[in-house]
Amino acid sequence: MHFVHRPYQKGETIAAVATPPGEGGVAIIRISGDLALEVAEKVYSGKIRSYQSHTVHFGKIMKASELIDEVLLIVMKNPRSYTGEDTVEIHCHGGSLITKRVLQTILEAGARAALPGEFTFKAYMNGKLDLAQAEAVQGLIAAKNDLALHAAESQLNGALSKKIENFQKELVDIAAILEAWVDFPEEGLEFASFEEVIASLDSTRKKMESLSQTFHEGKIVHEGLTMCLSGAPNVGKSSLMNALLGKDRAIVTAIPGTTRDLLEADLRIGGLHFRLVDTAGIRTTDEIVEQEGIRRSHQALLDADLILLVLDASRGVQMTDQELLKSAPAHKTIVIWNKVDLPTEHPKPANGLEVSAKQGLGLELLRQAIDRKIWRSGPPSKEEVVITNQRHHQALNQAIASIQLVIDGLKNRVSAEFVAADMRRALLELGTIIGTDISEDILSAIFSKFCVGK
Ligand SMILES: Nc1nc2c(ncn2[C@@H]2O[C@H](COP(=O)(O)OP(=O)(O)O)[C@@H](O)[C@H]2O)c(=O)[nH]1
Ligand SMILES: [Mg+2]
Repeated sequence: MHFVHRPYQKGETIAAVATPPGEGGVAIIRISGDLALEVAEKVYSGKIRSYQSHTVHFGKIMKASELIDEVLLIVMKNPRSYTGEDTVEIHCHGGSLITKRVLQTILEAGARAALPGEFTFKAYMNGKLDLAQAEAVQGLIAAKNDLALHAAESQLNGALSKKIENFQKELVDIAAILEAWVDFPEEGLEFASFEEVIASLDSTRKKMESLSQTFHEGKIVHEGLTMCLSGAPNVGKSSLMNALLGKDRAIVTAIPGTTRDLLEADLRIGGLHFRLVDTAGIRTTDEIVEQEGIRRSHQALLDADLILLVLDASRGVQMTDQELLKSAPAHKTIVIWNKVDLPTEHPKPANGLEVSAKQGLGLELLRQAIDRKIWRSGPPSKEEVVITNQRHHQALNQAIASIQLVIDGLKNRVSAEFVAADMRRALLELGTIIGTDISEDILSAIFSKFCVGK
């Protein structure tokens, strides 16, 4: 992959529009780099280089004698800026044409157009943020609920970085012992017994594992969950979808086999984001279109984070229902006993939640049941550090696996070089999370996901 921030020249002056495209009251153009003040001064009506840091000025952006816009200008001198470099922010009028013209004038005065995420990249390169914190900036921008916002804030404040650094500290001490053992194998592990080293590694590994397990919560918070409505035809799946959404999204009829394709909708429960999927009712049929729909229903069931398995109380549990009850994994299934408004003599299955999609009964209890089902141990507390990033999760798991290899190696008295190499690998993987050991490819991939101007 082409490295988006190559060739990186420290202090090179870049500029971009930092506000979203389109019309708005104000747009902000950001300039950062060694020449930020000079470049801005070339196009501005005042003596920017004489301004004190962190002051605001009113003036004009000029291109030769042509007035481009009247603006507010903020000066932030290094290192007291987001990037750690001299920075000028220009607040101009928010039309997309005028914003473009102001930016163009600045670029012609000597700044280079910034690449996606390049301001944050500079902040990272200048030691203002470590990599996990830089990625948190993206999480902050993308956060769609309070929990996601909180997780991103705490990551930006360095809560995750601190945890990773603590793991590194604990492991570095042991790594030193192992490296000494490589150099002097005949002396064995004399200053620390095998058992002590193993016990210490095991304790660090356990802490790393519990951090890794928070990814389940992290994923819920960050990406939301997929919830699938499943069951035999005509039990009321589509009716339940509509009831949960509070609008007539899916077609409901008394004819079995009405829903044939997967139908998706966004749903919010308790501040969390769900993708609700309605499916074709599962039964045996000769009709090819419906067969394909049913095949998709089975796949949706497998893919879903949560299954709402709907049964018809007026009809009781039938063969198809029984098969579904058996095949749906209990840990992610909520059994719904629908149509309780109708008279019934059939016994309710264990754990069946009484609902009437038609009359809107039992929906609040269903929402509560969903909330209980998704968290393994309740939603994360404010203090808990949660992994929300797939890349961090993978690196952490690699590090855990490497530590396990070290532990096994020590137990089996494998030769010192191998054990020490696994230990180095573990440290390296942890380093990739906060950016101490990171390849340019990975950096490139991370920052290219940012928007321009951030
Ligand atoms: N009485 C009653 N009828 C319902 C209820 N839910 C759905 N129905 C009816 O059952 C039939 C099938 O509903 P539908 O939502 O299309 O079922 P699906 O095939 O599982 O999607 C329709 O005639 C609905 O009006 C309910 O809670 N009570
Ligand atoms: Mg349906």
